[in-house]
Order: sequence, then structure tokens, then C-alpha cells
Amino acid sequence: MARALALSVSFAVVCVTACGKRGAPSTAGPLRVDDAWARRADSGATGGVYLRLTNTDTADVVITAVTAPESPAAALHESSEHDGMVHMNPRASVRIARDSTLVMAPGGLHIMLPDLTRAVEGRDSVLVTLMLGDGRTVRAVARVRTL
Ligand SMILES: [Cu+2]
Repeated sequence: MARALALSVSFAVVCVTACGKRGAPSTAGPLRVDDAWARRADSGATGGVYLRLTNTDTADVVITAVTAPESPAAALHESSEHDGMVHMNPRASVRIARDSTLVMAPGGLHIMLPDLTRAVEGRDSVLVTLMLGDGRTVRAVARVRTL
């Protein structure tokens, strides 16, 4: 967990210096973002973001970290079931093959937002930034949805 956090911090620093195009549309990057949504959550609770990512690049794309302003410890997670119990494990990276689509959904891969600094509710949205292994970033706006 500490290692994942250190990774995301170092990638954030890279982004400040290398990612000049602030506010660029999320569809312009190597990943197309569809159906991004955030689970409703109270301030201080753990939130979750789910989305569909399609690799429109000419090569595989690897997500190495995620950031969100409302959650300094935002991380890639994967849920799995063993003996009837659901477990969540951090994922250091997620690869999306060329011309393929990855779905992040409840019960599988997801973006975890621990210790939210504000409530995520109503007509709100959450901005998440996906850090790629080659230094590029992809931004997604996730609208709040009540399960
Ligand atoms: Cu999780």
C-alpha cells in the first residue's frame, strides 16, 4: 500500500512538469473514457469510481497510478471472491491491450478513493486522473450514481 502511494506521488510530480495541456478533453488521449461514475459516499468514507476504457492507441497502454483531488490515497483495486468472502487487493498497474476495452465495475477492477475529503453526492462529479506508464495522463469525470 505504501509502495503504491509512493508510485502515485512520483507520477504526479512527473505530470506537473510534463503535462502542459491542462483541461484537454479526456477523449483526446490514448484511452477513450465511457460511462464513468462514482459511488455516492460521505466525507471521510471510502468512495469508488467505475468506468469503461477503450485503448485507441497504437500499442498496449498501462495504467500505473490514479489520482483524485478528494482522495490523496486513491488507488487501483481489484475485488475477488474466495470461499464466499469478497477481498480487495491493490493493483500496481493495469494493462489494456491495443484495440481492447477494459471495464471497471463493482466486484472487479475499480478506482478506490479512501478517506474522502468531502462528500460525493447529489449532482456532483469526481475528477480522476489515470497516470500511464509512459508519462501520459488521461482524465475522467465521474458523475455520482446511487446504487
Ligand atoms: Cu477497493
